[in-house]
Amino acid sequence: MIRLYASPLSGNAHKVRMALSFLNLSHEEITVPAPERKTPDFLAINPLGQVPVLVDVDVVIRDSQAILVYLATLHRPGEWDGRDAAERARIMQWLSFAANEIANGPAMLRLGRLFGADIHEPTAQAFADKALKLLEAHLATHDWLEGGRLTIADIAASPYIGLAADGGIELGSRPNVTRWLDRIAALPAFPAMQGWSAD
Ligand SMILES: N[C@@H](CCC(=O)N[C@@H](CS)C(=O)NCC(=O)O)C(=O)O
Repeated sequence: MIRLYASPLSGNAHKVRMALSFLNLSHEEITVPAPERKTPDFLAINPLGQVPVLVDVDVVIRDSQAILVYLATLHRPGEWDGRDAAERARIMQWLSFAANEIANGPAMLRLGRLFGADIHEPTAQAFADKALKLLEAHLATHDWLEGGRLTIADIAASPYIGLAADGGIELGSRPNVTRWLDRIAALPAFPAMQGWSAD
């Protein structure tokens, strides 16, 4: 049985929750509240003290992007992670974008507003503006981020954009981004999340 160590309000955990749900993979979700992430027991699973972590029998993977690569390789090879070298690399571009521009932009603003973290708001806002501008332009000519179908690029990039309002970001001026979020939220087995603006 797959175990997912997560937290209900973690957008990173939601990426994995989405993938597991789309794949219809039976699993157990274990909530790890923030203080428990720094206990010796949890640090033995993830020395970074973060969720999400996926445990699949003897395979332990931390980091939402890495977990998506693992699940795609096992369950949707080619379809979710790229059919050739160029497509695979472009999907990786989006995973890096999720881990950098989105994490330092919309996710950081949310961390400040929702969880009271001490963030440098102008820097986070600049990351968010850059990320949303790029997404809005790309999605003007694409229904999905790569390959004309759902891939792990969409799964990695969408949660913190769907949760952007929690960080004070208005998506009203980003119609292409909004339609993309609606498309994802309309997929069968899409798991709802508190704060996702398309719900
Ligand atoms: N790069 C990691 C980041 C994971 C992360 O930041 N997790 C947060 C919850 S969304 C966490 O557990 N933070 C606790 C900490 O960093 O101390 C991923 O993509 O999974």
